[in-house]
Amino acid sequence: MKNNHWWKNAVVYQIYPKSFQDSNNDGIGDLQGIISRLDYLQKLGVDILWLNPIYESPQVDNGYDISNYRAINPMLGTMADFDQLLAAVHQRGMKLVMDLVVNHTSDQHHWFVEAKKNKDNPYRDFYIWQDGQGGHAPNNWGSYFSGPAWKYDPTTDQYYLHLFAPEQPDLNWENPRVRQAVYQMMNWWTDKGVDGFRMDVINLISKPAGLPDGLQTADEKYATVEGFVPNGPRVHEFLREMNRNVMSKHKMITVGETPNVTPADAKRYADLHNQELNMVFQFEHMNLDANPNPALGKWYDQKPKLADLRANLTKWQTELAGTAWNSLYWNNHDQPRVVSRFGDDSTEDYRVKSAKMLATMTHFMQGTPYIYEGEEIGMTNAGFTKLSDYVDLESINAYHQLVDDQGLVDPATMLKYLAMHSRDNARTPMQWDDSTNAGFSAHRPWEKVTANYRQVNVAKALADPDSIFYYYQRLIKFRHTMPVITDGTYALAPGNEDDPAIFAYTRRDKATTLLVILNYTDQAMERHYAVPKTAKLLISNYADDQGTTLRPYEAKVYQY
Ligand code: TEU
Ligand code: CA
Repeated sequence: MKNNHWWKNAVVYQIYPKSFQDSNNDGIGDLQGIISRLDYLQKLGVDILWLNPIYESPQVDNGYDISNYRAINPMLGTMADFDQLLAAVHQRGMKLVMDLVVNHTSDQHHWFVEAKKNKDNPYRDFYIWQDGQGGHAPNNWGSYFSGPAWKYDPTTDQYYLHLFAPEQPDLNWENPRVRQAVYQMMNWWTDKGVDGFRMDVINLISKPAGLPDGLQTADEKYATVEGFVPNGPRVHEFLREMNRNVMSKHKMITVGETPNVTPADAKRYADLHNQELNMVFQFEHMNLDANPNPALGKWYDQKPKLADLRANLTKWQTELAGTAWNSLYWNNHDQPRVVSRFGDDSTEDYRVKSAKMLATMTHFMQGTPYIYEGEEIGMTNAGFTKLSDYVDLESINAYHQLVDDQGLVDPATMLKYLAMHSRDNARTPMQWDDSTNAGFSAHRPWEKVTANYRQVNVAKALADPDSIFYYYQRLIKFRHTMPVITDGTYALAPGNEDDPAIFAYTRRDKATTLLVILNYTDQAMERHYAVPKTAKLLISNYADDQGTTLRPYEAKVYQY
């Protein structure tokens, strides 16, 4: 059991390869760029690197549209570069996790190219085809990226399902040949030495029987599939089969990306008996600032309330304890930057303080922390102001649908929403130093650099002993050396239940108690939390301790 759970006190660092480091000055990050920055990651102290998709892909959705699962995208490097990267990661005692995108392929994948040819093609049944209904799509499902989830194919007079872009047709997991092809491909990578997979929307693979219409509000052009397509009837059967065919044969780590899961679902996916996945990415804390109108989805401009955040994180900490394993994350390549969203980037002092406060919140919880590139230096949202600044299809489609097509939102408001929630916020180039293009590339990058890179960059962080970087380094070391962080029990500090400003919790094992106290606001607060005289201040984001006075964004952790 122990050895199976080697990842329990590990910290994962997520790399978005296109935006991390460009080695050949074409404006696109690449594998050699990652290799050149491994010393930096080792200095941070992370154990596992997760790479967003680096496979051959037409890049309609930045690599989440894969045209060949066993080839590296030439834009990022070669298979030799990959082998070199894997060896260099292992040499440093780190592990490498790949993104696995098997809910759908690219429409350029040879399976789909074949499938489209005619109804009798041996690959036809690799995808989900349906007849139309009186000239309309087979049902009312909408795509995650706006518009319908079905595309009409004139050659065969049928529609195919795409929960994401039309260039991302959904695979038919009911077909055992699809499943075997996926498992073989996974084993091919693990045989190469890859240490695990982050599985893209893995709880969408089993579709509801009969593909029935979904509920639709008056404002919605299509039914939002998120409410009823995830966690389909055969998903656990498929994951157990995958586990028997792949996971059980290797020492590896798996994390499922699973929109719309509750703790009860997560307990099935990430049960500690290892029958399916090691953990899942749940989204409940990412949805706390969603628009109350479902037609607007995530497009909104409110900061998440502490009361909601505490209730949510506490629910997950408590409900999974002892039975399943949490992942701990604040942001990724699909989400806004944590400091801009949950913290405060309005002044340099608050940026640094609130980034450390939020890091403290999750890094003392039970689970596996994921750090998204740039989070460790407090990178902010991109600050884009025009629609033409945006690259991501989700943002551009949403603007056209909600502003131009439906008129639900006015242009200025939508630009504000995009500035807060666009996925592009996470995808701006990594800020290495204050030179041209933030040291990412000598060429104009594929995505604009955030304007504050002279202030916020790695070189500055490394030169400042008080930087966010060194704070993360300490948090990672605590996880590696203090079993209470991995295994201790979690509880809200007494009296904290309804506090709108302060979050306080404890972690406890037989030997140690940790008391974590966090001020979520930019106001000073008076709160009394009793600690024994012998308690030591383990870490704080202020230079001194003022006892019951909690300054703006103050974070402190007592150990006793
Ligand atoms: O994202 C899946 C997913 O649930 C997204 O709809 C996510 O909620 C959205 O991007 C947030 O606005 C995964 C990948 O992480 C994403 O990058 C891909 O575009 C998507 O799957 C399709 O593969
Ligand atoms: Ca490059």
